[in-house]
Amino acid sequence: MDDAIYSCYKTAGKIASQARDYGIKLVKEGVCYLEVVNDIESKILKNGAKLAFPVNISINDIAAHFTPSHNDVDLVFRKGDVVKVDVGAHIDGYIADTAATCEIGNTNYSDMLKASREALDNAIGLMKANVNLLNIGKVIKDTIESYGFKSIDNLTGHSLERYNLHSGLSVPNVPSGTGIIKPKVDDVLAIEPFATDGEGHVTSGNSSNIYISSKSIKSKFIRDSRTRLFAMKIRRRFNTLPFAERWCADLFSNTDIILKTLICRMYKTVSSVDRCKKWNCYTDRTYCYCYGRWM
Ligand SMILES: [Co+2]
Repeated sequence: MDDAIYSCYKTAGKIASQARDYGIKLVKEGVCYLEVVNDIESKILKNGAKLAFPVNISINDIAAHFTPSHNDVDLVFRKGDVVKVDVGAHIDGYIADTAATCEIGNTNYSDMLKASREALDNAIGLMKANVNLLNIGKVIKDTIESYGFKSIDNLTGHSLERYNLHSGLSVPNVPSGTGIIKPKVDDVLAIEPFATDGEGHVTSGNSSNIYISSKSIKSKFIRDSRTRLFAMKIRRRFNTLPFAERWCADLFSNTDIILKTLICRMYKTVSSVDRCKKWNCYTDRTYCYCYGRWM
C-alpha cells in the first residue's frame, strides 16, 4: 500500500474514532437521536473527512442499520436503552468504519458490552495476512460465549475498498461460512462482533432510511428533467456510498413528499433494519494490514 493511501486510512480512522467517542458521550436520556447523528456528522466534516455512511443509531433489539429520517424528532433516548453508534468517515474514498455501544443510566448489560469488546480485541490479536477467517469467527464466538452470551451468526464484518463499503470479503462472527478466502497484505477489514442475550440471529425489519445509488440508474436515460437533475446530484454528492434521506433535503426545494417518493422509487435501501429477538450490542473497528502491522 503506498504511503499516501495509508495516510488517508490513518486520518479517516482517527477522525471516525474521535467522532464515535464524541457521539457516545452525547447519548443521554431525553436527547433526540437526530441531534446526535447531526452532531457526529458535523464533527466528521469539520475535522476534514467526508461521511462514508449515515451515522447509525441502533437501539436494544435493533442490532444495526437504523438512521433517523429528517423528521424523526420524536425519537428520543430512554433510560436503560442499549445504544449502538456506528460511524463511517472517508478521506478521498478510503473508509474507516467504527462503532461503540453504551447503556443509558443502567449497568445491566455491562458484561455483554465487555464480551463484544473483548471479542474484538481477541480477533485483532489473531488477524494477519493469510489468516483463516474461520479462526477469527471462532475466537469471537468463544469469547462472547465465555460471558454467557451468543454471537450473532448472520451479521459479519467485511472488507473495504476505495468508495466501496462492503467489498466482498466477510469476517464471520462464528466459525462457519467464508473460511476459504484469506485476507492479503494491504486488505482493509472491519471486524464487527455482536453479542446478544437473544437467539443469536437477526431478521430484517423495516427500512433503515439508508439508500445507495445503484449502477443501473443512468441519469441520461431519465426522461423527466427534474428527476434527472436529482439523480445527477445524488451521484455527484454521494458517488457509490450509502446516504440518508436527511442528507438530501437541500437537493429539492419542494416538499418532503416529492423527495421521499423520488428516493424510495429510485434507490434501493442499502439494508433493512436488523432486529434481534432480544437485547444485543456490538462494537467494531476497521483495521488495515500494511507493512506488517495493523493500524
Ligand atoms: Co461495517
